Amino acid sequence: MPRTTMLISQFEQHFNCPPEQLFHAPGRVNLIGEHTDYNDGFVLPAAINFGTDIAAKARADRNINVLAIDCNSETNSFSLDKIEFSQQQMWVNYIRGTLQALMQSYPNISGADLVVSGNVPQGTGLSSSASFEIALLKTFATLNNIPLDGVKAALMGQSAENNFVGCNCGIMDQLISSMGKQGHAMLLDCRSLTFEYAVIPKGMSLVIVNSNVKRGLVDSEYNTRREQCEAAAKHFNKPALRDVTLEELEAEQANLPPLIYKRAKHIVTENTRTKLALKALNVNDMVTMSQLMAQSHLSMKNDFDITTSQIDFLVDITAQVLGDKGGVRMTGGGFGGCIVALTPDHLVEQVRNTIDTHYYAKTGLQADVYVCLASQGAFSN
Ligand code: GAF
Repeated sequence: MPRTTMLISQFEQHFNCPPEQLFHAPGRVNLIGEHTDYNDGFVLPAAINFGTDIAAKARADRNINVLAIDCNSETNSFSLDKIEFSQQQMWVNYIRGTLQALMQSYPNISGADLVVSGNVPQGTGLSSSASFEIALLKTFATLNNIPLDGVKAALMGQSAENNFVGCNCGIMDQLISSMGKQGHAMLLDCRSLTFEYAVIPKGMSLVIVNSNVKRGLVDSEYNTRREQCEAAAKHFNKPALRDVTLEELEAEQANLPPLIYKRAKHIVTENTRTKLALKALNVNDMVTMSQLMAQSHLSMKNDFDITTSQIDFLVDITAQVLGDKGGVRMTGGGFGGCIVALTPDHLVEQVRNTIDTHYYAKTGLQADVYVCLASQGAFSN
């Protein structure tokens, strides 16, 4: 059964009436530019054809009633006039935090009945939570006739994470989920929040491989990386690492704690690679793209310390298949999760076979391979 049909039928069963409208926001994969967003730097993500769907109907009062199909069909109800953190149901906090952020600008929104379903694999670095936040914002903006542009929605989603959920994430995931373009990646300047699209070259597939490494301590490690980057920027008396050049960094190496130097080196070099990757993508230069993605992975492994042995192995075996015809690296926040391989269509099956043959034998884990399409950002239908 198509997901939208399933959503409508679940809504009818649960609320005894049809939904008013359906909404969708995608997850994302990041081609290059990792952990650069909260350093005011550059990222190059694409929205993907996995996301969060919501069936909704506005209410005349201020109550929110939700059925979350993919959270064991759990339900939750609360009033917009009393938004509190839930210790019992973590998924509820994404709704509460997002609506609290929206109500800072639009306090008088009406309540709604909602059925939610998502197919972004959770906790794998493909932004299931950002897609949830952006789908909610699309829903409530539409139901309340609020002219919310995609950048403002992204900032509200990020505020929900930073100020309610407790993750100090940057802006990348929410912005690509709201503003993605079919068939394109997006070069986003995370300081000015301006962006340009780059076409994914014809004949190239976005292959995402989920390592199924259970991610532990992600939030604390993530927040630590952010603090280390901020300490480095402070050392240079600059607002963010975006403002530090490689020459300045090298000249100060002896005066920086070694760990802070390594963290800063990843960010400074990753910003340069990301801008070069945009150029390479624009002229379909896969040789350069392949080199940049390989360097990015090594930098995440050696300087930022966010990869795992299983992820490194997946990248190595995939790189052997691709040669310089495509690029591969870990994608997302790290400590497990997924790799992304920009893969010529004719090599997709070979990548899949290589992973099937070697990954389980080496790690005892089964990998999942998703061949994705670069997709449109949030929409209603
Ligand atoms: C996570 C965060 F949510 C993003 O803001 C970004 O920092 C990413 O990790 C790493 O590039 O997805």
